Amino acid sequence: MALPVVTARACANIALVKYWGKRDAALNLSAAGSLSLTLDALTTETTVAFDETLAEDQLILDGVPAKPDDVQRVSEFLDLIRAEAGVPINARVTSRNDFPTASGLASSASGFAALALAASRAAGLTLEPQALSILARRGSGSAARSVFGGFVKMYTGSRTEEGYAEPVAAVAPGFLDQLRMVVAVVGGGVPKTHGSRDAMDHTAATSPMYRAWLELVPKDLERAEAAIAKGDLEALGTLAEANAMAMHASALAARPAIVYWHPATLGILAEVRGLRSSGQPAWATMDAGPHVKVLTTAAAAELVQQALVDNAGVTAVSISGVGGPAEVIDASKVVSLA
Ligand code: 2P0
Repeated sequence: MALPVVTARACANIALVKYWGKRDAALNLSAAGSLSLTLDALTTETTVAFDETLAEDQLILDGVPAKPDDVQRVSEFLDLIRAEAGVPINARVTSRNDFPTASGLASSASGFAALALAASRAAGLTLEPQALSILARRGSGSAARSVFGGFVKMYTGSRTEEGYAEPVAAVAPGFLDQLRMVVAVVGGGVPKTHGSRDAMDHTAATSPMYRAWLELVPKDLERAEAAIAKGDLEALGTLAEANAMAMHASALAARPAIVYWHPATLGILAEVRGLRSSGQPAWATMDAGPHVKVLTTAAAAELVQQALVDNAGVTAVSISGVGGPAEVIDASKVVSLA
């Protein structure tokens, strides 16, 4: 038997309607839907080689051996692929992010999307996009969305085959080309204080605002899709900022509270409101970390970047366009198995 060594690349995505809470932890089904924009400037490249000589799975993350917890999470994910492909062999996984890992910059989204694609192909499977999205979800919910480019919506579902993402079908012509996301890194990209997995479980278990959050999401998804179909950036941006605030409100109300924001986060939010009052298109969203991502236009992106760079506590500001789907970038090498 011969199996290919496969390298895949996936882009991170930023949710405009957030995923925050699970319906089923074992299958990693989300409690509600979500909707995201895939970004071209935040990418992960992952190479997978199944190799009979390995006594255990190996994971090299950004050039160094990964922590045991991360290796275990990847190993459990590879077990799903090994079972489906009938390949009971350990793998060497080498993954590199072009942005800070585990700091609330969506590294698990691009990471597990790239891993799902590279590992499934390396094991000899060619999955359809929907099946690949379902597989990626088992690694990380947001990774199901990073299988696709552009605007992507994720379904909740009570069965595993219902929990997948797909591109938003109705997008106003030219809308995606006009969009940019300005990403302001706060606090140097140090690891976040609460992993999103534990934090969303804790919110679901203790926050009096969690029920309201779950009631809000389907309405926000409808509003977001209507705005995308019309190409109405103001409506989409307004909705995205409000949805992020609601997600953080549910986490802030957990007991004890989950607070992701730094002083600089609030400074940037004020800056973004100031940009809007001076007529600029700029709307903020924040995930499980202190960083702020600002939805804007290609025409305004550099002005927004400049306004954010000048804030104390901001360590880097980059501009992303809209990213495409996860793709295999190399499958030329082959390992021969006995
Ligand atoms: C999102 N986040 O929709 C939300 C907003 C963070 C805040 O998806 O437990 O790492 O691996 O399924 O995908 C981060 O959660 O969680 C996330 P798991 P994931 O982008």
